[in-house]
Amino acid sequence: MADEFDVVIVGAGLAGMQMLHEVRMVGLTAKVFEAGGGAGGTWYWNRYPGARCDVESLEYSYQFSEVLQQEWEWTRRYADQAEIMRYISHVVETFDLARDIRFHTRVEAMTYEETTARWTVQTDSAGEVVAKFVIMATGCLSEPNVPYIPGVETFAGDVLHTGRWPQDPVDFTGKRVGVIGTGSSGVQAIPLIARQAAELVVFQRTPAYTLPAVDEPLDPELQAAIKADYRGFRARNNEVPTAGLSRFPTNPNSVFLFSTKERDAILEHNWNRGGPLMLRAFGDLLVDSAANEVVAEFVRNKIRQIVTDPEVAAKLTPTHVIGCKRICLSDGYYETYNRVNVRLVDIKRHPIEEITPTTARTGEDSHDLDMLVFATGYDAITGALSRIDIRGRAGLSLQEAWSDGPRTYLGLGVSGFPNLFIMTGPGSPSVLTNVLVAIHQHATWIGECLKHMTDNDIRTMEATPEAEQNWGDHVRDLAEQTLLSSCGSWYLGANIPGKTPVFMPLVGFPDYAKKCAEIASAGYPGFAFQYDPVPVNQS
Ligand code: N01
Repeated sequence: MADEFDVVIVGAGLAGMQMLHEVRMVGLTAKVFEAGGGAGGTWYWNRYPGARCDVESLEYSYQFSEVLQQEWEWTRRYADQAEIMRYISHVVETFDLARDIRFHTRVEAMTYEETTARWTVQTDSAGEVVAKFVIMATGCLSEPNVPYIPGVETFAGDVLHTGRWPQDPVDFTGKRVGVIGTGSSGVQAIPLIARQAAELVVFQRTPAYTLPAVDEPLDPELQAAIKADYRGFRARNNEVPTAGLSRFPTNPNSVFLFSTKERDAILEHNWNRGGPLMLRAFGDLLVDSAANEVVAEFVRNKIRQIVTDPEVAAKLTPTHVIGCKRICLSDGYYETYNRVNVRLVDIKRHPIEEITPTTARTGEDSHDLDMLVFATGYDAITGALSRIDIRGRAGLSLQEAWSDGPRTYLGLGVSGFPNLFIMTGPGSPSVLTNVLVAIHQHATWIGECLKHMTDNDIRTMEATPEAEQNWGDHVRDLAEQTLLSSCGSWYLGANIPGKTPVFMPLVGFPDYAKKCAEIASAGYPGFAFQYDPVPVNQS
């Protein structure tokens, strides 16, 4: 007989960890399956040099325990991977989470049984278990995108992916290293690899807008001031569309209300303060392409000023709308291209055609390499979900249900898949927010929903097709009011060949959180319930 739990949680990243805590608070039993050898999800795997969060530490942290948020002391404005892993270990120990997590275990399939209203969850190494509820905490950036390049399997040196970095540090000393990809992971790793390697060849398909992070030791006075009213600080952040940085409000005015000199002063100020604040410089920069162009051109001029070789600067200069792909943060990224041991190769003009045991060959040139690093990102938001064979009512697979793009109600539920919840899924603000806030909102909402179902003998809960359709329209309408879907980004799945392009995250955290709360207090309209049969002797 398979073991039975009230809840199975898939994934022990930051979402799965808090979800386990919330399930315990409701008094239900839970089992968490995690493919990695420890908790932490994306932070467990992303050990590449330079891996650092792009959300400020005091915000990229849990808020479900006042004791926890008071006792933990962050050391940097932006925590690096090692500091975040120390925090994760502290949380796992403090809340005794590991006893309900099975590591090194990948969920391969799950099937909904109509007669019992239970999910059977199959794993690769722990057999199968049965649960009333399944919660997918599989992460938005967890399924690496590893493009196939002919001959890559013949390469003699190490081939690494930033999102599956080895547990032990990698030594680049004396090596000729190739890095493919210049998104957030690439721009963080490149400056550090360049300092160690004998030679670094960067293979760039699309140049990114990379802004200075301005990472620095965290000001103890700022930390103390925030801790004096952490609850108020979190509440103010929740009122911001991206659920964070309420200390730096967006300038509500149009760029065109300012003279050129005034605009430059505002942009210079935001550049020097670091972080994603550039996108808060003017109220219209993410909705008006002319306004956007002013900000984009400011950053392009910075690149031309920093990079000494004008040809290299031109290659590094992006042309797309700033902000439609996620902004990258890195200290010293553009300066890296002034080093004599660094070479930039434009693989949009001349793609890599072949990899041999010792080279990467484009149509133009051949590059001798000892190591190859893929910084090519992820099959984002839906990638980890679509790799599990999830079968709902009548054997319908989630992959089939989503063949024209993901469809959810509130990002939390899917019609045809009863008692299955998705955390930070498509149709929810997820990656457009400080994801720790999105996780908190989902974990507490799902926790309350589980309590409601348990207290009211509700057997199943399932999004209705109408609610799902309306929600999908709403997500699309909000995205179309911005410039966010105007370039081929992973928000749309455009980086994955064959993936149906649909803008997946929902724009605007505060309205979303209010809507979810209203739906819960109104008895969950948009979800259909079935009740447990009343035992015969009580009827
Ligand atoms: O991935 P990406 P990432 N051939 O998709 C290129 C978060 N994150 O891992 O733009 C050649 O952004 C691709 O080129 P193009 C953050 O949300 C956060 O860097 O598709 N090149 C691009 O240059 C981030 O947005 C942090 O043309 C190919 C790069 O590879 C998200 O994770 C740190 C290619 C991929 O960039 C993903 O970031 C790291 C191919 N076939 C990550 N396929 C922080 O907190 C892709 N590329 C700071």
